[in-house]
Amino acid sequence: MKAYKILIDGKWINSESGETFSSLNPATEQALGRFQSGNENDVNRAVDAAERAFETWSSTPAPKRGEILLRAATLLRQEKESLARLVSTEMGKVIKEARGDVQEAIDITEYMAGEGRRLFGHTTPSELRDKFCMTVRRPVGVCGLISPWNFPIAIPAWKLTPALICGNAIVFKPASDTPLCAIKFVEILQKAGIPPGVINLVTGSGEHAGLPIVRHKSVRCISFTGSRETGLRITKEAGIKRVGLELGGKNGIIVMEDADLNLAVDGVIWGGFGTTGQRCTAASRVIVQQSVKEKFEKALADRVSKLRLGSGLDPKTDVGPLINRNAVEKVQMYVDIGVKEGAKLLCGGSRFKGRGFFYQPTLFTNATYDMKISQEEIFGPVVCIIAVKDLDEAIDVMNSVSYGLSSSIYTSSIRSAFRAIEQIEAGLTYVNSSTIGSEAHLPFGGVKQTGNTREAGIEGINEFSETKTVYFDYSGKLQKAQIDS
Ligand code: UN1
Repeated sequence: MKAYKILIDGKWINSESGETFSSLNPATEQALGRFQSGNENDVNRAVDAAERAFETWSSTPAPKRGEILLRAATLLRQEKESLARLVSTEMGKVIKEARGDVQEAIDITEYMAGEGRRLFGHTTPSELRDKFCMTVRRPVGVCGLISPWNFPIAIPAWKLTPALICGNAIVFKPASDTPLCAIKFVEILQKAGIPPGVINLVTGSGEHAGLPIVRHKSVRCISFTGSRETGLRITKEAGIKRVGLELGGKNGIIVMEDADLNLAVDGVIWGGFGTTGQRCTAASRVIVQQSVKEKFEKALADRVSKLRLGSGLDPKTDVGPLINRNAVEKVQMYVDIGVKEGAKLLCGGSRFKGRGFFYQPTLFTNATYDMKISQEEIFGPVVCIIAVKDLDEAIDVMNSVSYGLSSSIYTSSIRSAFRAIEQIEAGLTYVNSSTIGSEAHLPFGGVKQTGNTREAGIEGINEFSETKTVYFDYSGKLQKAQIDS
């Protein structure tokens, strides 16, 4: 079986640990290759290489950095189909969604390439004469980027491309479930002309490869997407550095009685069961107005029961496998809890007996807002219906969770839509569409326990640049702000 390496200072080498791990195809449980179990020594070498490379990369004109990213976007486009097949094989995503994953990486890479000719600061008048005020952007330094497995090409691209265009050097640790996608993505960036040492890639566990990055004194910025527990640990371990966190979600879709119910059913199917529910933007709660509950529930259950479970590579599949065995155990645990709590199981509720990490698309109804299945992130194909009497109660239920990433409302009332936009505590609110499908040029992120940052769009640039304020006095005399007039 092929053994892959880590990338330090432009060279693919073995880890000093001498140990490896494997990545499995979740549909077949077959190993795709051996990967290096990186450790602290590897991380230290990666950070040293990044610090050295930072000097020349940060002083390379940003439009030139942009040209390299544009070449990377072209290469990604050429490799789109093979990368999508890899995403499907390593992560299990159905092939159409895997193509979307790669497309999202292409989009953000093109967007960030264009930023090379913007990277705007601003100018503003001074309160004194003959004095000029402006801001300029500076790179942060060495950035530690830690990415999840659920968007194994797109999320690395969300982090690497803005960090690169701003002139930072990188130590990148991808999720242990999808190291091959990360390696292929970085190979493309290398091929496009990113100089040696600017991107260093260390595979391995959170404990042995992730933590040394988070703790390293010379790493100035951490960008992490993943679980709340790990996010919390990072804030404790990072010391004084920038930490951008994108953690979980318990996203809801509100369905009002004046909604187009067929459209809402489509939205729940896509948001709840797309990527097998393994998105931090997945819709795991449907908050439906009592007057249409029965009708809506029937239509939804009918659709859920027809979803076809299978390998992501089979074009007939609607829902692919979960990422690994632990995920199957976790989903089963929550389903058992839901039944115990008194929610009514309408569809699914059990794992698949054969090979592969499959779990049936599962729908609960008669859930209440405070049940565990309505409060905690399950990260699997499980949706629960909660009935409410009106919009006020719907918004209260929506906001009753500790997370605040995505949200959606189906209604034909402009008034209800705008109240939802104003009152839902979330980073994203969709009107008459599902909770998923953010675009590369708009900010993405959440409030409350979901995190403290926004990625993509111009906010992605803010995450990876420092703003320097410049006061330029050409009066030729000592002028004192706040004192001289
Ligand atoms: C995630 O689930 O971690 O809006 C990110 C979406 C995707 C990104 C999701 N564009 O669902």
